Amino acid sequence: MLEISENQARRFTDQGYLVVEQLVDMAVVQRLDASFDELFAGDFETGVTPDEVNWQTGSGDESLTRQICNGWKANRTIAETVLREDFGRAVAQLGGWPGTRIMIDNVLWKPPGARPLLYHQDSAYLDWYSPSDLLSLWIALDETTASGGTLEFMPGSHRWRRPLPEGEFHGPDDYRQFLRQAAEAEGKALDEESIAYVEVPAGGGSFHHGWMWHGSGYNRSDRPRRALVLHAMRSDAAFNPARLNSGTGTIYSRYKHLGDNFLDENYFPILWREDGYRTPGIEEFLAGR
Ligand SMILES: O=C(O)CCC(=O)C(=O)O
Repeated sequence: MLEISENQARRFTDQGYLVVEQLVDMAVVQRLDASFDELFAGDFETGVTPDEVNWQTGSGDESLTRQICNGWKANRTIAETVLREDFGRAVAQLGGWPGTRIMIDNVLWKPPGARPLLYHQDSAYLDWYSPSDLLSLWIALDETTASGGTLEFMPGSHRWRRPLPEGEFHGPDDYRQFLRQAAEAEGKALDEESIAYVEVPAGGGSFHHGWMWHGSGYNRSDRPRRALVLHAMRSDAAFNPARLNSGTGTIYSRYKHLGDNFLDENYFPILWREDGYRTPGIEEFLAGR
């Protein structure tokens, strides 16, 4: 069970990220590895296709990071991890939220030689819901290193300006281009020493704030770099009808009800709430094998 200390919460508030050495144990890592193989081979255990399938064996570009979004709907092993109640509680504690819902998950696999992912601020894509706060938990399934293209952050950048998102996310030529522009706008120096790399054993990872500048470089190692990410929103968030077609709302506004702005718990389940509530269908779904 994950517990966040007051000291860790203070570091998160100050830096915009928090590295944790162990989030899941090796038995879980091995089960998740097998789920990654299944998902990228198009084998969807529940029969439900994930919301975004950006890479499949046989047709995917080998130089890109493989990505699937909302693997939890297709695979119960992924769901068991990203829907964990203690993860929801930890996120709420770090965000100062009344509770936590899953917004989406990311299943990411960067093979040796694969290209970078663009530096970006997650929340810049998310004003289709309100409050559009986001907090993410990134779980490494392989030991991570700077040269292996691990996740990297610009500490403190969650307090910087909030420009509109730009650029190609997958495999850009210059993955730090927009970070450099943002640092310049803030009058901040940017050099190699400014960057914080998430270097953890398999099963470790990090939390980051929705406005944190982050990205990842080439995988110059001879090992894959896999990660499972829980992107979480506040339990009291709702659709923002004025911005349904902005950012990733072009995909996720399909879950909007005709007559109200409620985020339906079938698609955005509540993992933990301060009054003890958790979406009742979760346990039934996990037990459904
Ligand atoms: O794993 C990566 O390289 C990027 C992940 C990311 O952008 C995120 O978790 O928000």
